[in-house]
Amino acid sequence: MNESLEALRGEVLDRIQQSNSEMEIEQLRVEVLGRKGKLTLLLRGLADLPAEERPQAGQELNQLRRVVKEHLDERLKVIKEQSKERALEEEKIDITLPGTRWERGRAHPLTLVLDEIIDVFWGMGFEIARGPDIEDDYHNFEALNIPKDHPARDMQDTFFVSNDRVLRTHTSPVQIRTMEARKPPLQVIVPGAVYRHDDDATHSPMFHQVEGFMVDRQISFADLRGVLTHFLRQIFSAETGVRFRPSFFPFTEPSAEVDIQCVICGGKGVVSEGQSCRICKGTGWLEIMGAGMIDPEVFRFVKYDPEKVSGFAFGMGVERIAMLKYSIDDIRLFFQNDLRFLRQFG
Ligand code: FA5
Repeated sequence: MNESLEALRGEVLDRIQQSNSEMEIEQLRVEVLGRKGKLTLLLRGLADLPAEERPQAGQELNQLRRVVKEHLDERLKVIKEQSKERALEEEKIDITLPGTRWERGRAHPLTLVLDEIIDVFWGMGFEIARGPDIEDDYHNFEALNIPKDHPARDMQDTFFVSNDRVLRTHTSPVQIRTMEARKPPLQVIVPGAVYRHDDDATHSPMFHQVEGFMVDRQISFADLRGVLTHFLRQIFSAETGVRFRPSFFPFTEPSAEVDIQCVICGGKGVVSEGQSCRICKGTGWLEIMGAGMIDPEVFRFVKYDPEKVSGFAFGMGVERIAMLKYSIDDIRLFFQNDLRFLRQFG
């Protein structure tokens, strides 16, 4: 074999040995054995040699070609093997390591209280109805006997969506929607979000109410008292005192605010000698909801005959009840989503 061939052999085999990736091997293969590869060109050049030198040179070139090919294949095999080993090493899983625990979710305190409220009314035979959060003026006010420009509209600071549409300020419009669609007897509760331009420690711009109403022949205030007293004693305790104070709502007559005995001081108004209760401000009572007998005007709006049917209605704030149940003194805690707060429930 002539010297230049020997040198080429040495150089190529060295470079094969030093290759460390499949790409390098492929590049070398092209550079030496490809269509324009060094060895290929030499093989083509055989034709220019004198006839007597050709067989010998041809043999040597072909042998070198075989050797280079064998070395390339061999090195490629080793590289592939090594990269497989490396991958296995990197992906090694230690099955004895402790796993990552899934954190279990839990219900929001408002959901817990809402579920409890629904459960008690469900037990008394009430069904559940829902209505739209964006309500028209007619259902939110007008048909509830709150005419345009009437001062009673100031009782609820309203978010207007357009001239005629509002974010509902209470769940009472669903009374109207239900009565428009159906005939008595009705025994319905309406849980849902409501919105008012209010924002402090006890008032939130979005909060939840549960409306309830019952309409049939000869429904009386005594029925209202019975239902609400049973409900409040289930939610708080069997001994909880309940009282009804005269009040005013345009859609009920007579109307009442319902109070329960303070859950903190037990109705005494003082927590320790000489120290008055902060929660009920020393009165021993806490206002919990509005209620009353459905006004005959409201029945006329939904085409019921007030001579034939009567009914009661009530509406309570869910946050208010949750705050009293869990002794929470700031309504904003419900909506800040601080996990330290939320983890205490459920
Ligand atoms: C009403 O909304 C009447 N629709 C309730 C009603 C229904 C009366 C049926 C008669 C018959 P009021 O504005 O008082 O009433 O609200 C009811 C309850 O919602 C309040 O007792 C209070 O617990 C809660 N509430 C009112 N405003 C807020 C607020 N901004 N944030 C949290 N709770 C509130």
